[in-house]
Amino acid sequence: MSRVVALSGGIGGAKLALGLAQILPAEDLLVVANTGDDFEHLGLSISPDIDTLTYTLAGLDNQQLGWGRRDETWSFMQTLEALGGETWFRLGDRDLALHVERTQRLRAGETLTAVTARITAQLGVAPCILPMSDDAVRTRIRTDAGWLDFQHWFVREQCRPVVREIAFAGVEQARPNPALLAALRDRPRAVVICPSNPFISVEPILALPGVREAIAASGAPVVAVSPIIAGQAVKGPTASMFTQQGVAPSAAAVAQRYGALLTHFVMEAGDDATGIDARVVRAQTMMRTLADKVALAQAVLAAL
Ligand code: FO1
Repeated sequence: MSRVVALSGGIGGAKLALGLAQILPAEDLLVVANTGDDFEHLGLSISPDIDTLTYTLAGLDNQQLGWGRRDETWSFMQTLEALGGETWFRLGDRDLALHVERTQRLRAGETLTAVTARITAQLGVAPCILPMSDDAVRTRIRTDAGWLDFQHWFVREQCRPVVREIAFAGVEQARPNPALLAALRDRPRAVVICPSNPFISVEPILALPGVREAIAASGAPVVAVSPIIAGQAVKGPTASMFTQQGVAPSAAAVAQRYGALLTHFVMEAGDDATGIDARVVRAQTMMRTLADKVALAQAVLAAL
């Protein structure tokens, strides 16, 4: 059976990726991670979406926070605070080790793909988690106070400044991960767009030169799962980002945002499908338990 290529951001995407990982042989699943959220902080290379996917698929995710590791301790942060250091972006003691390890290896010249493969293998993650590119792409947000780096807007400013414009700095020069292009050439069974924020989690991947064309040329069905249920995002700023653009947040608005890219769209039973130009599939898209994640993954694949 050919592969499922899943495009994912952090929290919501990782939940569906876990569901897919439960029902597909590891070699049949390629999870492509957004790296637009990546940044350098305290001298470390941080890749939040890769890390959320890694911890989730390794069963090490912190379910209370939605990011970082479970069973976390915070001595490093407390000590940094006592020293007057920067503490708006919290790195737990266990999580810190991953960032140190990644930073060391990147500095030694390894690619983000190689570093991610090594770390995921060490943590027992079977499916491949692939950075969308080994080149730096950095999401930036224009607010009324000017441009902000993504994590400054998202974490430090708590998504409060109104979003006027989004840019993916470096994307024109970045090469899509060759393994992503190879997987798309290799007649995938499906491209799954996980229930992640379209603007800041999925569109950085789609903005890489040639990726939209390669998805279209793959001939595979392209199925997106709505991150919006009853007009609200399960977590994060997806709904408010639609509102700020003058678009009422809804599952249909997500489908319209992806437009002709989609062949199928998975959305909650009660939501309005008017204006969706793809085959609509109804499923429970709220994923609270592992069983919910598996059931949604099954519904996504059954839809095809
Ligand atoms: N999100 C927060 O809201 N606050 C944090 O302090 C924070 C720290 C953090 C550390 C490592 C990591 O991999 C992720 C972290 N996140 C934190 C999550 C994260 O940056 C965002 O949820 C994503 O970038 C949006 O997808």
